[in-house]
Amino acid sequence: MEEYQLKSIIDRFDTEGTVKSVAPLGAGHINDSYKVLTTPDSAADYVLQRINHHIFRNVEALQNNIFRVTEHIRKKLSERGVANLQDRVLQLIPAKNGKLFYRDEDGNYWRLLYFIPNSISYEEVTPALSEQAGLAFGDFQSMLADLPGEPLAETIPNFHNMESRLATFRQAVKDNKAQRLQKTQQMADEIEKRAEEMCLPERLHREGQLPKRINHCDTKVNNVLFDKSGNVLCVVDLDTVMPGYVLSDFGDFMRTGANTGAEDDANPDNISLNMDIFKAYTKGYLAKAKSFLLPVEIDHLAFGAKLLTYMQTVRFFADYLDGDLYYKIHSPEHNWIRTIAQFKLLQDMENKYDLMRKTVADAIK
Ligand code: GN1
Ligand code: MG
Repeated sequence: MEEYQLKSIIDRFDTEGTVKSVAPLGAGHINDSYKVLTTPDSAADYVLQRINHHIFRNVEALQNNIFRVTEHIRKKLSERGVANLQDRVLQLIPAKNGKLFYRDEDGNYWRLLYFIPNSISYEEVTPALSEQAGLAFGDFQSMLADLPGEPLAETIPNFHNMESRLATFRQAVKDNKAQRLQKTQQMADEIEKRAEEMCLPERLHREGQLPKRINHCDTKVNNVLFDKSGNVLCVVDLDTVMPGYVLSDFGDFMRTGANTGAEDDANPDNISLNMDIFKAYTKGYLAKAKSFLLPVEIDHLAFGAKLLTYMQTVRFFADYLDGDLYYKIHSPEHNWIRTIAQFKLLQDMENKYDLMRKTVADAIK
């Protein structure tokens, strides 16, 4: 989209200063983000996002979730006497029509947020940074444990529900839309081999053993903003904050932050689980979360790392079989490369599973 068009969208929001430039930002697979710089320098800068409403079908409910969550966190931080609240929790800028988003003539949904200056996000972290991230996500869950009012909306129904992900995957296998099954049948078999084991949390939930809490549901390592000294400023990307199992949030950080390779590493030899990162994140997370977690939740944290890696393998693979309809791809075989890379990580986690469980058990002592 042209800069002048983006500027006319920003004009629909209540901003400070005059827009100087609008440029693409970040590497998300779902929404489109832009960084908006303004003059004078004292005026705030912003992040403009086009919300993918094919994926987030109820934008009103989505924005309402984010508003409730960020206001609640802001209140908690302010009670603690935290300074610079604008850098510590996301803040939505309302549109001039009073809504939390603006819908343009083409039916696109837009939102504006304050830009958090001088922040750094990482695709690869050190143990020290992971411990900080663990503290941040543990704190995030604990601050939201007493969110008043209705339960949050499920912005994507059954988002981290493995049974439902497998149903989607099986449909993709059956339809074989892109004619890619023949050459990938072996992977489909590997997925099926593990399917029953991976649905354990859903069974535990039905039996009334495993509760749902407010989860971030996209605890990728690059969704934590740090300052220059390695302290966490803020947890970002709140589109998927919704009820879920804590093992999901724990697991998704390990899937991304504790991978020695990239999520889409073309060289499987680069990929393995870094146990130092695993240990450091576990330490940080449990320091904040052990006060509210049930034994059954702690007991399944290591399982969560396997589960989220398996789930992401299934999701990339299903999208590959469908002909790349969901994730943005940067090369024709991108979803297949991602599938293989995630599967490699899963296999390494399977090999290290006893050690992962022991690491969690030791951290709780
Ligand atoms: C998507 O767009 P991004 O990178 O924040 C996806 C996550 C996946 C992730 C895989 C709404 O997140 O669930 O884990 O890609 N978000 C949605 O990298 O599907
Ligand atoms: Mg996201």
